[in-house]
Amino acid sequence: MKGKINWRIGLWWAGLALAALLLATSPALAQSTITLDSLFGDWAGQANVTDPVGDAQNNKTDLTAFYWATNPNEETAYFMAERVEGSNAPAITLWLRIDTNNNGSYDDTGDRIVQVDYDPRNDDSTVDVSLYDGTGAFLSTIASGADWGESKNEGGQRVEWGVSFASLGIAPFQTINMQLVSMQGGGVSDSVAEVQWSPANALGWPLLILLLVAGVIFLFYQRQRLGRKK
Ligand SMILES: [Ca+2]
Ligand SMILES: [Ca+2]
Repeated sequence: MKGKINWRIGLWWAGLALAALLLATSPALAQSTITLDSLFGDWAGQANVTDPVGDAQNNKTDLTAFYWATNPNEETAYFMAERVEGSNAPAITLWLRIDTNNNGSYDDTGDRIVQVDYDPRNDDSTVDVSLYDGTGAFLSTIASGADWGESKNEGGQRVEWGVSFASLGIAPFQTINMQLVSMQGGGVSDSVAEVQWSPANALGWPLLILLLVAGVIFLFYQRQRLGRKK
């Protein structure tokens, strides 16, 4: 009886070690975890598209980059936008348009518009994030007065935000189309190239549990095989 318990514990440790090894060697985890904290080092190396300088109505609405990312074991889509002029620029309104069912239209009730109002102040920022469906109907307030952007002293160019998969009405690995635009006087001033993305919770718990179970089954059969040899 004692021996039986011991090998079971041994198998669990072996399975855990295997899972830890896979976690440690997973390239998805080589990158930083995204934190909404108005610091932008966590975005280094994340997927992004750049946009030319000088293609907008003015410098303050001229977008230069759009980033997107997920964190392991978290069903939230994270985004970051960067513009040309910051330090003396006033507030900017961004729209992240999302074609959630990937059918080429952004105007369906299942689609989403994430409105980001970014107002850099001297030493911090206020960021409001509101969620609308594709027809423009208001759904929910994601954030109100959050300090998720660079202050004027920090450059006033970059802002980060996140929206849960549940709010977007999507499941992990669902393919979506999205496009970031800056607004000016009720119209679009600058638009970044369209992006197709399948946001996943990286190496999430379901996969990790699957790997653990596979490891334990493998070791169990190895032991059975060795047992028969005796
Ligand atoms: Ca951050
Ligand atoms: Ca631009």
